[in-house]
Amino acid sequence: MSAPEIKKSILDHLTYSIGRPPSLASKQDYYKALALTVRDRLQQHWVETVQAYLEQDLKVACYLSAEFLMGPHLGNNLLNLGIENEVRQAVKEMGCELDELLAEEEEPGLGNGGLGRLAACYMDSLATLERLALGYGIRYEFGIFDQEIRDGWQCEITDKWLRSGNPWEIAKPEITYYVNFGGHTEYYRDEAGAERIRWVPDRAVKGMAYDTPIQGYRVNTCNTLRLWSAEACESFDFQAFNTGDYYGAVDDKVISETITKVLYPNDEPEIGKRLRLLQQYFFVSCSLQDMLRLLDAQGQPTQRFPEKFAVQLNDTHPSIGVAELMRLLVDERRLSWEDAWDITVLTFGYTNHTLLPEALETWPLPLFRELLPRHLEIIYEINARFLASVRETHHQDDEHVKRLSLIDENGEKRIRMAHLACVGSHAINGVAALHSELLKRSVLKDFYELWPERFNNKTNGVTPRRFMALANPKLSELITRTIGDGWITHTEELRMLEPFSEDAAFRKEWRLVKQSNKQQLADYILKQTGIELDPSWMFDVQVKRIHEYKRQHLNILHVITLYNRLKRDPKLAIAPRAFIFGGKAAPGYFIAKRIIKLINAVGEVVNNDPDVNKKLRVAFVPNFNVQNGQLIYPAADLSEQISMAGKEASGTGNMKFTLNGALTIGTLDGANVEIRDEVGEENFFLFGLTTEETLRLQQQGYRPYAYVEGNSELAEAIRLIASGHFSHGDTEVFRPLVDNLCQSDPFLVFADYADYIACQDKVAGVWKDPENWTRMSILNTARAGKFSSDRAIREYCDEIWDVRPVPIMIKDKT
Ligand code: F55
Repeated sequence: MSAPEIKKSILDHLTYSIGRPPSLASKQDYYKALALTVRDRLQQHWVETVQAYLEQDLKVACYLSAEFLMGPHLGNNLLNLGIENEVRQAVKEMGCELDELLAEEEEPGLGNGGLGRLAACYMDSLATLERLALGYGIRYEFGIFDQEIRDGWQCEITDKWLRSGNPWEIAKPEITYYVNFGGHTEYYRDEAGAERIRWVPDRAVKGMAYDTPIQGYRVNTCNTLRLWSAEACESFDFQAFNTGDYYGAVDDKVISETITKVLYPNDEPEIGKRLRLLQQYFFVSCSLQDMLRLLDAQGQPTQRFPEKFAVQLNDTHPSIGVAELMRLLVDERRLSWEDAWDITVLTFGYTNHTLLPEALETWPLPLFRELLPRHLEIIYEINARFLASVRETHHQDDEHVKRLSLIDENGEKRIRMAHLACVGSHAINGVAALHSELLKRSVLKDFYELWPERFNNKTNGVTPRRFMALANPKLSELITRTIGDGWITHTEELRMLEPFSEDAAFRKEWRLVKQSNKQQLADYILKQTGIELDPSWMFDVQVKRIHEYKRQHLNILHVITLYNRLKRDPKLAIAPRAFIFGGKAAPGYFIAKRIIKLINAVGEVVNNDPDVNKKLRVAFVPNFNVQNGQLIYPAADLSEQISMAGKEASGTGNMKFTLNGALTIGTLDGANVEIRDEVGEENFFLFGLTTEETLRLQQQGYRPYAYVEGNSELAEAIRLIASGHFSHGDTEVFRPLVDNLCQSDPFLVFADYADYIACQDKVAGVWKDPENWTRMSILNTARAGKFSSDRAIREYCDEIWDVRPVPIMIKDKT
């Protein structure tokens, strides 16, 4: 597509889609006209991809996820279509700057963090690898809240991402499904006289599809992200309406539409929220009904379902799908239980994302019975057959059987969704090698012993398109100039950079790029926070959700330690560092919110103290999201991956930093282990207890205060926080944090403190030799190839889904 063609299309859209003369058009109007122009291009590929799917007998990967954290579409689509230069020129001729138009897009923040972003990276890789795929999820009207920092505290602002419309989605009012809730079940006799069960629900909502094209990188494959939006059912409305209950009818509409109103902003389940169960069932039911409709449309028998669809459960959030598919097959399609079960198990795969026992989803049984009475019966039946087979073939004792049961009978009865997912899936995977091993030894041990062949590992990955080519154009240009552009789709080619780490001229260029990225981030941070950072300093960055297990407070204890050293000796020669933090806390997570306040409080003192602020600064970047993440990863020198060993399933931010040439300071947790294996232990700053050591320490009886007594720098740091030094003399604000650490410290912050500080001192030593630092930085990028989501998706396709590449030909329409 040439610049003049693009220009014409933008002008046409201004006139025909938006209805504004160019002279009156705003930046937002131009953004939309450009977005629609780009969408037209995608749509050609989209139609061909759907066509290929309908004409050939192909299998499609269906990724079921309650979250898709897509980030802005425009830049990514320009990159994948390869039309950025032409577009830049076209809009320039119309008096616009492309960067200004890119800034007009509101990012669709339909996810909390790693899990949602992983789904987005996987959609990018599926399309790029030319694998047919459908992403199924929820079209939340309000995504993850916008975070503002006021007086150092997090404030949550409603994310009205749809307020100016969304040019990337296409509503499909003809693709709708009814989803029932509540009521009861009853026996009846079918035409053949057989006794069957029927669900008599007392409410229904309608789900409508909104499709977003997912364009692969420089290929014709364009897949679909299909998000469901809840609407009231006319039939139900009409009843009330006709009987004169107009307000009742509207009321029902309001209730129905609340189902997809808002994303739950927790990155751990909040126990037993009814609306969340409604959301899960709603989107899963729509998605499975959609698959069955697609099967019918192709004239395929129901039995072939698992040959046509591989359905992956992104954590347990969609795991009700196991019971729903059984219901659709047994109740609605009248398959035998045995046939339906074979289909179900062959269809599903389950990805686990957490080892924290408190983060495993369970639903109170009474809630389940009230909303999904038929599904509860189905789960009982699955459980009865499962436990009978366990007793029979494995001769397990009662304790064992209790532990395996889909129902937790300790205290208030609850449904264990991870157990349902395991029983209903032929493949079960963790998201990093260590995590997959620990799963087998801890939370899913009993299932592993039953079905070792179902367990496998799929180490996470991130897309190099968004997180390198798009986020770091300068480094990408340097790399491409040096080794060609094959690395964008074959990241293992980054290895060709290794010898250049010995080339002084190349190192200089590498440093200049990093410097320029740091300047850009410094400009952004100054604008957002008023805090000035010097790009010649080390940028030490921790961005991720705020969580005790991720230990942002360990990081801030290091800052306070350096502060104390400098206060004691203002002439102390320390390498100047900017500590950059970012991340959202769940609104109800009390301690996490205090950690944010502490970071900002320490920042205020440090940044305004002339004794220290020439060597130390602290900035909290408000509202960490995909968009500003793209500015942050490329500007980092040091990546903080300091979770307590055994707690972070994988991490994916760690991969984004490594790809962009940051060195990591980290524990042996999640994918850190594999990152260190790849980049070499001499290029990674390792500290902290291993998983085994943490377990041993906790078994022995961990006494955090002993570490304070044994370490004067730690004692001094804790004393300072408690004294109100960072809180204008207020000794109350941080008391809960200090007490929690001193009395229980569930994530072993104090136990790892001394080793962390020693390791940070080592980091500072290496930083003093820029040539060596740069050498290590280059080697980190060069050896990060494994962490591409292309590698991960290839493994899913080959080892779990059996989904093959399907090149899409564009037929000439002329
Ligand atoms: C969101 C909602 C609920 Cl109810 C539970 C969890 C989440 C969530 O966002 N989890 C999440 O992000 N988990 C992370 O998944 C990543 C991708 O696999 C991992 O890298 C990371 O370790 C894990 O914490």
